[in-house]
Amino acid sequence: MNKITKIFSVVLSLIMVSSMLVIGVSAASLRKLDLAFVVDTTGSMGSDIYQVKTDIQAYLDDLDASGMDYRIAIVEYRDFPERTDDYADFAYRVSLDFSDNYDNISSSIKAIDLGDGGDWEETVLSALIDGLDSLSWRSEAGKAAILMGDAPALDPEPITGYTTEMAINKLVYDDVAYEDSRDYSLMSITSNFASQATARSKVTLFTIATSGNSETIACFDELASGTGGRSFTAGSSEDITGIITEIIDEIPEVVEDAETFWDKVLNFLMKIFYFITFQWDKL
Ligand SMILES: [Ca+2]
Repeated sequence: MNKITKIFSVVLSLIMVSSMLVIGVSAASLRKLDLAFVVDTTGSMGSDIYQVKTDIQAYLDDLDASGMDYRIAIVEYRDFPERTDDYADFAYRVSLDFSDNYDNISSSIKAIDLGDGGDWEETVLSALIDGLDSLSWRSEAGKAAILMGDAPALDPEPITGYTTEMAINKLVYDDVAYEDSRDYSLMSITSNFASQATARSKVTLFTIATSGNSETIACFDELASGTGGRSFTAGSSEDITGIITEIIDEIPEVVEDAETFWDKVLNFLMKIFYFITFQWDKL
C-alpha cells in the first residue's frame, strides 16, 4: 500500500511538472469580451435608460478603441407578473443575445420600453442567474456584466427562492450551490472538478445604482464585490455615461481571460497534490 502510494505520488508529480511546462503561464491581455447589460426597465428608470439610448454610440466607440473582440447582450428585468398583476412585467427577458452587429445592438437598446414592477424591490437575482444563463457565451471569451437599476433585489426572491449568495456563486462558479472543498477530501475535490471542468468561466459584475437609496447601494455593492467587480452610484442620469466609460476602461485589467480546460485540470492536480501532502500519514 505504502509503495503504491509513493509510486502514485511520483507519477502525479511528473504529470504536474509536465503540465506546467506545456501549459506555461499565459497572462496575455484580454482579447475577447462578452459583455451583458442587465437593466431594470421599470417605470422609475425612464431618464436613466434615455441616457443610455442617447449615448450608446459613445460606449461602442470606447469598446472599438479598446481593440477587444467584443459582443454585447441585453437582459431586462422587472418583477413577476404574478406579483404585480401587470402581464407586461417579467422576471427577466433577453432583449438581445450576444451580437457584434452595431445596428442590432443600437436598435435593441433604443427599443427598450418601460414596465410597472409593482413594489420597490425587483427580480435582480432572476436576471443574474437565469437571464445570464440563457445567453450564448463564448467559452474562450472574458465575461462581464453591467447591472443598472435603482431598486434592490427581492432577496430571498419569491417563486425562485434565489438569494444574493446564490447569484454570486452562479456568476463566479456557474453553480448556485457551489461550495469550495476546504477539507481537501478526495471525494469533494473530485466532485468539484467534475462540476467545474465544463462550466462557464467567471462573469465579473459591475453595478450602477441610479438612486442614492442605501439598500440598493448595499445590495449592488455586495453583488459586484462578490465577483471581484466594482460598484458605482450615479448621482444623476447624466453621470451614467461617465461611469460606463470608466467600466469599459477597467475591463481589460479586471476581467479575467476564460479559464481553459487545461487550467482547470492543472488546478485539480494541484488540489490532489495538497491532498497527498497533508493526508500523507493517513494514506
Ligand atoms: Ca417590484
